[in-house]
Amino acid sequence: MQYTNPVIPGFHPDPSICRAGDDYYLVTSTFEYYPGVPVFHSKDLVHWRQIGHCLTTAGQLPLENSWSSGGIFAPTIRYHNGWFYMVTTNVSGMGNFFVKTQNPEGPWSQPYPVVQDGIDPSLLFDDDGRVYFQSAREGDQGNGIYQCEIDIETGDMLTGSRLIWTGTGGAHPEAPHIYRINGWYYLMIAEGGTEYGHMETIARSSQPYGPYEACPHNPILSNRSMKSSIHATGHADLIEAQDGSWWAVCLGIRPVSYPMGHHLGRETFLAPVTWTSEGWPVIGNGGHVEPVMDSPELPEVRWPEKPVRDNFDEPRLGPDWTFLRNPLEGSWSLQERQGVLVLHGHQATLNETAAPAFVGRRLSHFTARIAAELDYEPQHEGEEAGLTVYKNEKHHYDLAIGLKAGRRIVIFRRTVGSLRVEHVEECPAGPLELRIHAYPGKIVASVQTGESGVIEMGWGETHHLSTEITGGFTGVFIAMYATSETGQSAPAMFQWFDYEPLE
Ligand code: 6LW
Repeated sequence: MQYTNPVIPGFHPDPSICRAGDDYYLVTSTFEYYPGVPVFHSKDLVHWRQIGHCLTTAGQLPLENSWSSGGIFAPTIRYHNGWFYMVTTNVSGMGNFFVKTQNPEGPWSQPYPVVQDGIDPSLLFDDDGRVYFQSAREGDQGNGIYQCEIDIETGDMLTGSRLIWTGTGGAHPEAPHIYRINGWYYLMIAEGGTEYGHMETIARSSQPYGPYEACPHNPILSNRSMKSSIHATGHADLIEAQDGSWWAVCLGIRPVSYPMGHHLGRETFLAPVTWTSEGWPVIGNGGHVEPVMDSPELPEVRWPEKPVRDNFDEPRLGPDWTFLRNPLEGSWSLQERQGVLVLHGHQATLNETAAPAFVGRRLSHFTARIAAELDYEPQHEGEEAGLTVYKNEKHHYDLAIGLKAGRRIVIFRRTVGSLRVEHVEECPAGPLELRIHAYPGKIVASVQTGESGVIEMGWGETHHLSTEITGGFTGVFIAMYATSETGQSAPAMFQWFDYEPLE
């Protein structure tokens, strides 16, 4: 049997994995999005379904100061003695901290801060009961991986921080994980930066603080300089399956077009791991991750397909739905009207690092049909509501209903850096179906009015929403949103939302 990469498509970077018996759990980073750090569950390493989030309260995840691609950087998940631990960094908030739970669906505990700074924290639960904390920092001993011992009950540092490895010379030694395997401490890290030079390297020692001896065939994973649909592989985590086979999850990107651009974000890939006779790992096919690879020999467990339509009939939003920063109280509701998602626009807009009324999900496929029925009668110029194809405050395409000279209008607006282009059409009365069709290279917008009428609103390149253009660490979201220059706005009533992958 074979499987297809990525195993978790769309913006799901910096994966970390743990196993509890025959169950696998995986977390990814979320930056300025809320709730933070989705938790995925799998029985076979290939099929994943989201079961919740680690960070579901503003106390765990304050994002009011988060710039785009600030907030939550790479997490690590570990399972030890019946407890799950997730450790990460809020780079625009509390720095390094962990949360814990006995039920990975949540809720997770309050945050336990750890004073050692840096990014990409990880935990090693050693056989003697000690717990070591690693992070990547530019410290007084140099640039690389630092370690201290912590009290896992409190997060308190029990020792000072020591530099334990600087890597093999690539830029940005980061994403450390230490594993105890056959008496060795293996320290695996990412180097080269998270772009096209990304790679994974490893070293080992008989002692937790080293000296660490580098693997003679580093990097053990990289797709750099390859003719492949997959690039930037790295930031990996290893797992031993219950059958003794070894696997790695890592991030990678799938650029489209020339020049290369990836707009779906960094995604989660799976690759087999083999060991040399000298006890060094090789990830994937000679260090490469491929679109199709041989499956683990674990009993396959698939999850039900996600329904295309969300009718907003449940009392709570499903785990796909995401806010931009901590949502303002009262800016969204499922309770106000039965079976309707109501947004109340306020002064925060999509063009600043703020928290406008915004409920979105990741664009996780190159080709997809997205539609929403919106019932909205704007009362003032300067208020609008609709759908946005959103990368960050400087790069987004919006399909919205607004008001101009007393008339209701439909707007398709493309914001690309300092450039802004608007196409406006007059809009018939009544609820409208807003439609976005995503293709690998373009985003096409239209509006369905009544039974038959379709207004073509235009299209924009996915390239302008790609990370190669926008910078940052995230991927494209499709969101329902509402804003209002005056702060006053009519309720934007979304009756349903469709997301249909077409690949
Ligand atoms: C992640 C770090 C990185 O924490 O990007 O470029 C950060 N390197 O490993 C965000 O994904």
